[in-house]
Order: sequence, then structure tokens, then C-alpha cells
Amino acid sequence: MKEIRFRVPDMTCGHCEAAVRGALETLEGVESVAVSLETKEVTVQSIVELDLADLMGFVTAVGFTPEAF
Ligand SMILES: [Cu+2]
Repeated sequence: MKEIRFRVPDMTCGHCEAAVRGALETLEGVESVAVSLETKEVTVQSIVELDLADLMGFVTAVGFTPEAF
């Protein structure tokens, strides 16, 4: 299992969390998406190699501002 982590500081509530999670869960090869509102961290586990910039692009597309660690 591959794992990519990044931060989305502008997630503030359950709706934000659901939007970010939903955007990432639909991607091919993604096995699980864990989102912490407390730490603003997103962890994506996948069976294929995913690209950090691509993942952050999908989060940007749903209206948030992701940051690399
Ligand atoms: Cu929100």
C-alpha cells in the first residue's frame, strides 16, 4: 500500500471534510482516505503510485487550498 499525506488548512467543518474526502475517494486506485479536521491532515492510501501534485489538484478543484508538508 502506498501512502501520501498533505495538509488542507482551510477545512473547517464536517462539510469540508466530506467534500475533500469525496473528491479523493473517487480516484482510481485509491483505497482509503483519512481526514483529520483537528490536524488538517489528509492521508490517502492507494494500490498504485499516486502523484502528490495530482491529488492536491483535485482538492483545489473542489475549492480548498492544500499544502505539502
Ligand atoms: Cu466546512
